[in-house]
Amino acid sequence: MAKATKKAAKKAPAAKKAPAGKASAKKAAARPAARKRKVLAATPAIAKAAAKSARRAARGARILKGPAVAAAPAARRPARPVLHGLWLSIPACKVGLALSMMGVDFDYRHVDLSSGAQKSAEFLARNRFGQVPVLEHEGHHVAQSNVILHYLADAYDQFLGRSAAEEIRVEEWLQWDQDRMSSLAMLRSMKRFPRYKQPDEVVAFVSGRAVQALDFLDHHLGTSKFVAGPRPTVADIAIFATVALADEAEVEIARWPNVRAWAERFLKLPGAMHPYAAMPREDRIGG
Ligand SMILES: N[C@@H](CCC(=O)N[C@@H](CS)C(=O)NCC(=O)O)C(=O)O
Repeated sequence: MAKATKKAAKKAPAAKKAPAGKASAKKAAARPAARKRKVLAATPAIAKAAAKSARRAARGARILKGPAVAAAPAARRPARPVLHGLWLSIPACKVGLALSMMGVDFDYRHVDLSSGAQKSAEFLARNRFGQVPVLEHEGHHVAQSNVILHYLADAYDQFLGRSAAEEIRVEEWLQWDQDRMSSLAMLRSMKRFPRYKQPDEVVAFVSGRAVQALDFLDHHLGTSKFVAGPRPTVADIAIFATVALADEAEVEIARWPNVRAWAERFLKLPGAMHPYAAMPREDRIGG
């Protein structure tokens, strides 16, 4: 990870001391465009979780504190992170979901992409890429969702695996997610948002890549409980955020039984919820 990450991880007092092996590692369609939008509801469990999470969010339910943060004396707790995002953005949802599952309270700044707020000088000073999400924490501005996930896993010592080998697997899958699952995310944008509409050949190409990614994931999950091994990690969080929104790409996840079973397992984890429910809809400071 970047120097900044290591520094923050060192500073994060809630973090347990890394085991010896781990410290060194730190250096270290889709039914082709399924014909109709009625194929939705990726799985009944996801649909149910979405409804439950939406009810919780509507009640303004607070996110539970995870054991690592709750156990630390208040004065030694790491500063409260600020997530700049948009609830409709899968990359931003990944971060909201990770914070929820880590039990970390966070401030939230809504970024209005439709007005171009992400290209304002103020935003670009935080994130040169001019995109959501960006996370502010202890003087760092961290961009790129999967880098943020790795940063948070380091800082809060959760969801990163228990050995150097596991951490390497996690990083591999985070990279794979950006490389391959992004096709499913892209397909979802093309289907959900009129401004991303594309010619049929483009949709077919992206859809084919999304199917290949899901085939690969399904095969892998036939022999692995979670994405990077026996325990859930940030790699599961990253991939789940896209899989849970497959219905918006008109992709029926039930076609991949191992992916479906994994998504259902994932939803039973503490703090797991539908990605939309993990995201505030408007600014939330100190709440
Ligand atoms: N690789 C980036 C992608 C982020 C991204 O594509 N964000 C979109 C929203 S989903 C965005 O901010 N788009 C606005 C723009 O590019 O102007 C990540 O994983 O964080």
